[in-house]
Amino acid sequence: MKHSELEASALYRAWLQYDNVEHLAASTQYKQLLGQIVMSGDMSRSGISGTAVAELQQGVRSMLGLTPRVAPKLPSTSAYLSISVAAQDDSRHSQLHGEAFTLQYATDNEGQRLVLVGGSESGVLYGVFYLLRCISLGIDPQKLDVAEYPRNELRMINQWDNADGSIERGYAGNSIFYRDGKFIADQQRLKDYARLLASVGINAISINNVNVHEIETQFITVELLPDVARVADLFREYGIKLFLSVNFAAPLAVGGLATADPLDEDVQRWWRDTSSLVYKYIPDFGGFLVKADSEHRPGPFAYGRDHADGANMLARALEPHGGLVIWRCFVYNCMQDWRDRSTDRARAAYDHFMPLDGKFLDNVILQIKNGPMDFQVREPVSPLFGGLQSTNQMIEFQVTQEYTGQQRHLCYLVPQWKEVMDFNTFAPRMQEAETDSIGKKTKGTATEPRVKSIVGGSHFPMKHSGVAAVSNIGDDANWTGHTLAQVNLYGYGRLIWNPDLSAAEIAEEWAKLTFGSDSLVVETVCSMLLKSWEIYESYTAPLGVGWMVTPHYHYGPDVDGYEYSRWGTYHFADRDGIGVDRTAATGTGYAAQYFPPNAEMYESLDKCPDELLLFFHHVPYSHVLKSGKTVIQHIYDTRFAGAEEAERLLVVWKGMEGKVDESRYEQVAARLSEQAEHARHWRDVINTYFYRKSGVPDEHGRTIY
Ligand code: GCV
Repeated sequence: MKHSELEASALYRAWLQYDNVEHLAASTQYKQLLGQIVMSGDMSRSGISGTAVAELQQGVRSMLGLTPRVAPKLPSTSAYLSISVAAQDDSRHSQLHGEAFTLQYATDNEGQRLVLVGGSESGVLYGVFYLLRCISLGIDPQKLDVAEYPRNELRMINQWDNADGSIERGYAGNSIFYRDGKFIADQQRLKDYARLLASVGINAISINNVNVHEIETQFITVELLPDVARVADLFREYGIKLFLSVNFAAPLAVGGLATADPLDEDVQRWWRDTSSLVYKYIPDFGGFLVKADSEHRPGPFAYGRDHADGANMLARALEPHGGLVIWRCFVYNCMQDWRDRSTDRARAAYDHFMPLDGKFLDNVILQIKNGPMDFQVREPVSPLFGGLQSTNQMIEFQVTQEYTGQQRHLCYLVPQWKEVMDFNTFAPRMQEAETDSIGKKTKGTATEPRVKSIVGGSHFPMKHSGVAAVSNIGDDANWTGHTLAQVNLYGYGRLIWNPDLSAAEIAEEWAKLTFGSDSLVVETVCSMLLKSWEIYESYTAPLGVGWMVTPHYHYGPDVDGYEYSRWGTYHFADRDGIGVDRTAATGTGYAAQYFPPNAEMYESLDKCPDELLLFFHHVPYSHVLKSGKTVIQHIYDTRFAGAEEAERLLVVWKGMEGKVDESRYEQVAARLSEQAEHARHWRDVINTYFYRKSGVPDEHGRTIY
């Protein structure tokens, strides 16, 4: 498809539809206020400010049929929008954090105006996108009196794109960055992606897969840095910093050295020189993202060094330039012997990284997956949150739906992420927390030790912190394969800007921006989204046990697919029962990695929440859940109900025919139809497996094969 055709398509415009809203009551007032923009004289007309103005003009033109004029001085008209960056010495705005903004309506004898003040040019850009959202949602401008700021410092997206154009765990086509081993020269699509990201407040991007292959290893060389720099230039205009995933063995692979040992002086020098080179091309380069000693990626273990040795070596190389090392904690033995019941993959990240707490330099951030395994439909929260108290850290989510239906099934993930962010770790604060030993940020205010305040940097002293997630986009016309999966990218950005927003609020906002104000459409879409995670969970792996998927592809049921494998991913189902005993008393001891009372809750069969029961306990099929059902009956009931609910999603969506434009209606209908069919398959495979294993019939006598 030509780019002009893409731009004209509702599928492509995602939540930046900018349809004409002149019929909405608030539009008349916006038209009065937005004819003239007064931009303070000291603001640049290029860079991020230039982007902000261009976005504003484009959005206003499209929604209100009016192109705002921009002037540095007060206009002769009595209504205008004023935009400025807060001066440091202006006491009214001295509290404005760099990316924050205020947006207020004011009126007096001289007239009326909207006043947008950003803490920086990025703050202005976020304020502009906020204002455009208000216009689109028909919010009365006279009610505007907001002070918005992001709760997380780093709000990052990780691309798992490969130079050959493929995307690891990508479910929406090919890469928009690379094709056939080269950077794609035409950057229009990248620009549109940058707009989407900035519109929800994302401020950092790593542009290549954490599994760094041959060509991507050369991204930090003089041959390919000019290409990387062009991408950085583009994202910079939208306030987004560029990071690269690097290969820990790059000194061997491209540096001509005989080792990548982090304690070797030649290796250290090589990374220092390489970092200086990168900064020559990209002066505001964000830093390196590293997957080391994980799933066959090279790392410091090969040289008998630990991960602090590895990360700190890179950190020293980047430090003079202000760069960061984002070091992933996804480290476990992927060559496990399934016969060995003493090794527990869930324990691995904690066991590796807890002993290193406090040993990382100030510009290292540990990136920790939300759960201890790997982005399953349901997992407990990683016990590293709360455990690590003297280390910069960020949480990693997966927007791409690897284990949650691969953008062929509907699964709105914000409710899952919210549960994680709201999880109370009950971590007692250590004494040092009050002394601000690491850095500038916190004085150990009395926040509850929930994940959101830990990764938000307000609980423990941290110099850097934030949130990252694996992107779900590709070059499909609708970006995300399933059009409704756009909500996950939108929701990710909105949630990490403000984790106190509810999943329902975010869904509603997205549905209105995406499909317009028809209340039936909005209500229908929201109800579908809000139930979708639960529905997906109810026909796939039960009670938190996870992993009953086709090996490697991770789409579709295969109960024993990972059972006799090397990946550490077992359910231990036999004729009597199922689940993994991770208790301290009789199991792997994983439950004890939590603080009380979480540790006791997970340890206790009675207290463990049903939805995670099989993650923590091996129980007989006759075990009675809190719901009053036996485990086996729960398996049958939820699979039958889940398949029915999936079918109902399709029926409900069919009611949207004629209310949603045809391209999006048809696209979603096709996906939901596949989901309904596939949910039946899940239902029958899972039920049949457990019926054959246990021999226990369904109480309701439904068909099981
Ligand atoms: C990028 C899981 C995925 C891998 C991914 C890995 C990771 O194992 O299946 O594709 O690799 O996580 O997060 O590094």
